[in-house]
Amino acid sequence: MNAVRLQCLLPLLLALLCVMAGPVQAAEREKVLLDSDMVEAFDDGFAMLLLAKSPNIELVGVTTLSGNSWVEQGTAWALRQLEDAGCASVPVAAGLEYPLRPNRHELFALERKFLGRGHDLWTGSFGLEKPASWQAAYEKAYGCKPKLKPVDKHAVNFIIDTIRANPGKITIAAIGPCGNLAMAIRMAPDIVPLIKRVVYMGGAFFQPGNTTPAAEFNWYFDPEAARIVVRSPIKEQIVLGLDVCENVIFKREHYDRLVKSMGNHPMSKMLRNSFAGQSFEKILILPSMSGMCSFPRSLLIPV
Ligand SMILES: [Ca+2]
Repeated sequence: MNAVRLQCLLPLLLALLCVMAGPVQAAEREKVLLDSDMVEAFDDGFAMLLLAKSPNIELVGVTTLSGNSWVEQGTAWALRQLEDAGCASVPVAAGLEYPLRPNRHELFALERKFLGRGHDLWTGSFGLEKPASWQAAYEKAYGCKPKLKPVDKHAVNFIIDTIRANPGKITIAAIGPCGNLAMAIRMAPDIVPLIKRVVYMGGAFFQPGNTTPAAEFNWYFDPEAARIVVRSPIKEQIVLGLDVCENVIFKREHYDRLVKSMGNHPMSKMLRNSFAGQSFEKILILPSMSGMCSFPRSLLIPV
Protein backbone atom coordinates (compact mmCIF):
# COMPACT_ATOMS: atom_id res chain seq x y z
CA MET A 1 0.00 0.00 0.00
CA ASN A 2 2.80 2.38 0.88
CA ALA A 3 4.47 2.01 -2.47
CA VAL A 4 1.29 2.82 -4.27
CA ARG A 5 0.69 5.93 -2.24
CA LEU A 6 4.24 7.10 -2.72
CA GLN A 7 3.97 6.55 -6.43
CA CYS A 8 1.16 9.04 -6.36
CA LEU A 9 3.41 11.75 -5.16
CA LEU A 10 6.66 11.67 -7.06
CA PRO A 11 5.35 12.65 -10.48
CA LEU A 12 3.32 15.38 -8.89
CA LEU A 13 6.47 16.89 -7.49
CA LEU A 14 8.17 16.63 -10.83
CA ALA A 15 5.22 18.25 -12.52
CA LEU A 16 5.18 21.06 -9.98
CA LEU A 17 8.85 21.69 -10.47
CA CYS A 18 8.49 21.49 -14.27
CA VAL A 19 5.52 23.84 -14.30
CA MET A 20 7.36 26.27 -12.12
CA ALA A 21 10.72 25.92 -13.79
CA GLY A 22 12.16 28.78 -15.77
CA PRO A 23 14.03 32.00 -15.19
CA VAL A 24 12.70 32.51 -11.68
CA GLN A 25 14.63 35.05 -9.69
CA ALA A 26 15.16 34.56 -5.98
CA ALA A 27 12.88 37.50 -5.32
CA GLU A 28 10.10 36.03 -7.48
CA ARG A 29 9.78 32.60 -6.05
CA GLU A 30 6.65 30.73 -7.09
CA LYS A 31 4.08 30.87 -4.32
CA VAL A 32 2.64 27.44 -3.56
CA LEU A 33 -0.06 26.50 -1.09
CA LEU A 34 0.00 22.79 -0.25
CA ASP A 35 -3.38 21.25 0.57
CA SER A 36 -2.82 17.77 1.92
CA ASP A 37 -4.04 14.76 3.85
CA MET A 38 -0.62 14.76 5.43
CA VAL A 39 1.37 11.70 6.41
CA GLU A 40 4.68 11.28 8.14
CA ALA A 41 7.89 10.82 6.13
CA PHE A 42 6.00 9.53 3.17
CA ASP A 43 4.36 10.87 0.03
CA ASP A 44 2.73 14.08 1.25
CA GLY A 45 5.43 14.60 3.86
CA PHE A 46 8.11 14.43 1.19
CA ALA A 47 6.12 16.81 -0.99
CA MET A 48 5.86 19.36 1.79
CA LEU A 49 9.54 19.25 2.58
CA LEU A 50 10.62 19.43 -1.05
CA LEU A 51 8.41 22.46 -1.55
CA ALA A 52 9.61 24.04 1.69
CA LYS A 53 13.25 23.56 0.72
CA SER A 54 13.06 24.39 -2.97
CA PRO A 55 14.94 27.61 -3.79
CA ASN A 56 12.43 28.47 -6.52
CA ILE A 57 9.35 28.06 -4.38
CA GLU A 58 7.83 29.96 -1.50
CA LEU A 59 5.64 27.56 0.44
CA VAL A 60 3.05 30.04 1.71
CA GLY A 61 1.20 27.53 3.83
CA VAL A 62 0.13 23.97 4.42
CA THR A 63 -3.56 23.23 4.85
CA THR A 64 -4.59 19.84 6.15
CA LEU A 65 -7.72 17.71 5.97
CA SER A 66 -8.75 14.14 6.53
CA GLY A 67 -8.00 11.54 3.88
CA ASN A 68 -4.98 9.30 4.18
CA SER A 69 -4.97 10.34 7.82
CA TRP A 70 -7.32 12.18 10.13
CA VAL A 71 -6.87 15.94 9.99
CA GLU A 72 -5.70 15.87 13.60
CA GLN A 73 -2.92 13.45 12.68
CA GLY A 74 -2.00 15.27 9.50
CA THR A 75 -1.77 18.56 11.33
CA ALA A 76 0.49 17.06 14.00
CA TRP A 77 2.71 15.39 11.42
CA ALA A 78 2.98 18.52 9.30
CA LEU A 79 4.05 20.56 12.29
CA ARG A 80 6.61 18.03 13.46
CA GLN A 81 8.16 17.52 10.05
CA LEU A 82 8.44 21.26 9.43
CA GLU A 83 10.02 21.66 12.85
CA ASP A 84 12.53 18.87 12.28
CA ALA A 85 13.36 20.21 8.83
CA GLY A 86 14.01 23.73 10.11
CA CYS A 87 10.96 25.15 8.37
CA ALA A 88 8.98 26.24 11.41
CA SER A 89 7.97 29.52 9.78
CA VAL A 90 5.68 27.77 7.27
CA PRO A 91 2.12 28.23 8.56
CA VAL A 92 -0.07 25.17 9.00
CA ALA A 93 -3.86 25.47 9.06
CA ALA A 94 -6.12 22.59 10.02
CA GLY A 95 -9.16 21.95 7.85
CA LEU A 96 -12.02 19.56 7.18
CA GLU A 97 -12.53 16.52 9.39
CA TYR A 98 -14.93 14.74 7.04
CA PRO A 99 -15.87 14.62 3.35
CA LEU A 100 -18.70 16.88 2.23
CA ARG A 101 -21.28 14.08 1.96
CA PRO A 102 -22.81 13.37 5.37
CA ASN A 103 -21.96 9.98 6.90
CA ARG A 104 -19.52 9.13 4.12
CA HIS A 105 -17.22 7.36 6.58
CA GLU A 106 -20.02 5.05 7.66
CA LEU A 107 -20.71 3.91 4.12
CA PHE A 108 -17.15 3.21 3.02
CA ALA A 109 -17.11 -0.50 3.90
CA LEU A 110 -20.50 -1.01 2.29
CA GLU A 111 -19.49 0.83 -0.88
CA ARG A 112 -16.37 -1.26 -1.18
CA LYS A 113 -18.40 -4.40 -0.70
CA PHE A 114 -20.62 -3.52 -3.65
CA LEU A 115 -18.11 -1.73 -5.86
CA GLY A 116 -15.13 -3.98 -5.18
CA ARG A 117 -11.64 -3.25 -3.95
CA GLY A 118 -8.78 -1.71 -5.83
CA HIS A 119 -5.17 -2.85 -5.61
CA ASP A 120 -4.35 -0.57 -2.66
CA LEU A 121 -5.66 -1.86 0.66
CA TRP A 122 -4.98 1.43 2.42
CA THR A 123 -8.22 2.96 3.71
CA GLY A 124 -6.84 6.11 5.36
CA SER A 125 -9.03 7.74 7.95
CA PHE A 126 -11.91 5.51 6.84
CA GLY A 127 -10.17 2.77 8.82
CA LEU A 128 -8.36 4.66 11.58
CA GLU A 129 -9.43 5.68 15.05
CA LYS A 130 -10.09 9.41 15.21
CA PRO A 131 -7.78 11.27 17.63
CA ALA A 132 -9.34 13.58 20.20
CA SER A 133 -7.26 16.50 18.96
CA TRP A 134 -4.14 17.34 16.97
CA GLN A 135 -2.29 17.71 20.27
CA ALA A 136 -3.35 14.20 21.29
CA ALA A 137 -2.19 12.86 17.93
CA TYR A 138 1.13 14.64 18.36
CA GLU A 139 1.73 13.37 21.87
CA LYS A 140 0.82 9.82 20.86
CA ALA A 141 3.25 9.94 17.94
CA TYR A 142 6.16 11.68 19.61
CA GLY A 143 5.71 11.26 23.36
CA CYS A 144 6.07 14.97 24.08
CA LYS A 145 4.24 18.28 23.84
CA PRO A 146 4.34 20.05 20.46
CA LYS A 147 6.62 23.03 20.05
CA LEU A 148 4.71 24.46 17.10
CA LYS A 149 1.01 24.94 16.64
CA PRO A 150 -1.30 25.55 13.71
CA VAL A 151 -2.41 29.07 12.90
CA ASP A 152 -5.58 30.26 14.59
CA LYS A 153 -7.57 30.08 11.37
CA HIS A 154 -9.47 27.28 9.65
CA ALA A 155 -7.79 25.95 6.53
CA VAL A 156 -10.74 27.06 4.37
CA ASN A 157 -10.38 30.63 5.58
CA PHE A 158 -6.61 30.40 5.25
CA ILE A 159 -7.01 29.44 1.58
CA ILE A 160 -9.50 32.24 0.93
CA ASP A 161 -7.36 34.89 2.63
CA THR A 162 -4.14 33.70 0.99
CA ILE A 163 -5.65 33.75 -2.50
CA ARG A 164 -7.20 37.18 -2.00
CA ALA A 165 -3.94 38.58 -0.66
CA ASN A 166 -1.99 37.21 -3.64
CA PRO A 167 -4.28 37.55 -6.67
CA GLY A 168 -3.04 35.54 -9.65
CA LYS A 169 0.04 34.39 -7.76
CA ILE A 170 -0.87 31.20 -5.92
CA THR A 171 -0.44 27.67 -7.22
CA ILE A 172 -2.39 25.20 -5.12
CA ALA A 173 -0.93 21.72 -4.90
CA ALA A 174 -3.96 19.62 -4.01
CA ILE A 175 -2.53 16.24 -3.06
CA GLY A 176 -5.35 15.01 -0.90
CA PRO A 177 -9.14 15.07 -1.14
CA CYS A 178 -10.48 18.41 -2.39
CA GLY A 179 -12.71 19.33 0.58
CA ASN A 180 -10.84 22.41 1.81
CA LEU A 181 -10.60 23.90 -1.65
CA ALA A 182 -14.22 23.06 -2.48
CA MET A 183 -15.44 24.78 0.66
CA ALA A 184 -13.25 27.79 -0.03
CA ILE A 185 -14.76 28.10 -3.52
CA ARG A 186 -18.29 27.67 -2.18
CA MET A 187 -17.77 30.26 0.55
CA ALA A 188 -15.83 32.75 -1.56
CA PRO A 189 -16.38 32.20 -5.29
CA ASP A 190 -14.53 35.46 -5.95
CA ILE A 191 -11.26 33.59 -5.38
CA VAL A 192 -11.73 31.36 -8.46
CA PRO A 193 -10.34 33.83 -11.03
CA LEU A 194 -7.62 34.81 -8.57
CA ILE A 195 -6.10 31.30 -8.38
CA LYS A 196 -3.08 30.94 -10.68
CA ARG A 197 -3.40 27.17 -11.06
CA VAL A 198 -4.27 23.97 -9.27
CA VAL A 199 -2.13 20.86 -9.62
CA TYR A 200 -3.93 17.75 -8.42
CA MET A 201 -3.00 14.26 -7.49
CA GLY A 202 -6.30 12.63 -8.19
CA GLY A 203 -8.31 10.34 -10.38
CA ALA A 204 -7.62 7.35 -12.60
CA PHE A 205 -8.41 7.87 -16.24
CA PHE A 206 -7.24 5.06 -18.46
CA GLN A 207 -6.39 2.47 -15.87
CA PRO A 208 -8.12 0.91 -12.85
CA GLY A 209 -8.46 2.82 -9.62
CA ASN A 210 -6.58 1.92 -6.48
CA THR A 211 -9.41 2.13 -3.93
CA THR A 212 -12.16 0.55 -6.01
CA PRO A 213 -11.74 -0.94 -9.48
CA ALA A 214 -12.79 2.45 -10.88
CA ALA A 215 -11.74 5.06 -8.33
CA GLU A 216 -8.54 6.63 -7.07
CA PHE A 217 -8.39 7.31 -3.31
CA ASN A 218 -8.28 11.12 -3.12
CA TRP A 219 -11.27 11.68 -5.36
CA TYR A 220 -13.13 8.64 -4.06
CA PHE A 221 -12.78 9.94 -0.51
CA ASP A 222 -14.68 13.11 -1.34
CA PRO A 223 -16.09 12.97 -4.86
CA GLU A 224 -18.47 15.88 -4.35
CA ALA A 225 -15.55 18.09 -3.40
CA ALA A 226 -13.49 17.01 -6.40
CA ARG A 227 -16.45 17.73 -8.68
CA ILE A 228 -16.86 21.24 -7.28
CA VAL A 229 -13.21 22.14 -7.70
CA VAL A 230 -12.45 20.50 -11.03
CA ARG A 231 -15.56 22.02 -12.60
CA SER A 232 -14.76 25.52 -11.35
CA PRO A 233 -13.44 27.89 -14.03
CA ILE A 234 -9.94 28.05 -12.58
CA LYS A 235 -7.42 29.43 -15.11
CA GLU A 236 -5.20 26.37 -15.17
CA GLN A 237 -5.79 22.92 -13.76
CA ILE A 238 -3.35 20.04 -14.11
CA VAL A 239 -4.44 16.58 -13.04
CA LEU A 240 -1.93 13.86 -12.37
CA GLY A 241 -3.93 10.70 -12.02
CA LEU A 242 -2.82 7.18 -11.30
CA ASP A 243 -2.01 6.85 -14.99
CA VAL A 244 0.98 9.07 -14.35
CA CYS A 245 1.73 8.28 -10.76
CA GLU A 246 1.87 4.54 -10.93
CA ASN A 247 4.57 4.72 -13.55
CA VAL A 248 6.92 6.11 -10.93
CA ILE A 249 8.49 3.76 -8.44
CA PHE A 250 10.53 4.41 -5.33
CA LYS A 251 12.88 1.46 -5.01
CA ARG A 252 14.71 0.01 -2.07
CA GLU A 253 17.98 1.39 -3.39
CA HIS A 254 16.54 4.92 -3.34
CA TYR A 255 15.36 4.41 0.21
CA ASP A 256 18.75 3.09 1.30
CA ARG A 257 20.52 6.03 -0.29
CA LEU A 258 18.15 8.48 1.37
CA VAL A 259 18.54 6.93 4.82
CA LYS A 260 22.32 6.91 4.46
CA SER A 261 22.42 10.54 3.43
CA MET A 262 20.28 11.58 6.40
CA GLY A 263 22.66 10.20 9.01
CA ASN A 264 21.40 11.10 12.47
CA HIS A 265 18.99 13.78 11.32
CA PRO A 266 15.81 13.78 13.46
CA MET A 267 13.79 12.72 10.43
CA SER A 268 15.87 9.62 9.82
CA LYS A 269 13.98 7.61 12.44
CA MET A 270 10.69 8.91 11.05
CA LEU A 271 11.67 7.73 7.60
CA ARG A 272 12.70 4.29 8.79
CA ASN A 273 9.44 3.87 10.66
CA SER A 274 7.40 4.83 7.62
CA PHE A 275 9.11 2.30 5.41
CA ALA A 276 9.45 -0.49 7.93
CA GLY A 277 7.66 -3.77 7.41
CA GLN A 278 6.80 -6.28 4.75
CA SER A 279 5.11 -3.86 2.41
CA PHE A 280 8.40 -2.23 1.57
CA GLU A 281 10.12 -5.51 0.81
CA LYS A 282 7.24 -6.87 -1.20
CA ILE A 283 6.04 -3.85 -3.06
CA LEU A 284 8.73 -1.25 -3.35
CA ILE A 285 11.09 -3.45 -5.33
CA LEU A 286 9.60 -2.33 -8.60
CA PRO A 287 10.59 -0.59 -11.82
CA SER A 288 13.03 2.22 -11.68
CA MET A 289 12.35 5.58 -10.15
CA SER A 290 14.04 6.92 -13.26
CA GLY A 291 10.55 6.85 -14.69
CA MET A 292 9.91 10.06 -12.86
CA CYS A 293 12.19 11.77 -15.32
CA SER A 294 10.51 10.32 -18.37
CA PHE A 295 6.81 9.96 -17.69
CA PRO A 296 4.69 10.71 -20.72
CA ARG A 297 3.85 14.38 -20.91
CA SER A 298 0.62 13.48 -22.66
CA LEU A 299 -0.68 12.21 -19.36
CA LEU A 300 -0.64 15.68 -17.90
CA ILE A 301 -4.34 16.07 -18.46
CA PRO A 302 -5.65 19.64 -18.63
CA VAL A 303 -9.28 20.03 -17.57
CA1 LIG B 1 -2.13 12.71 -0.15
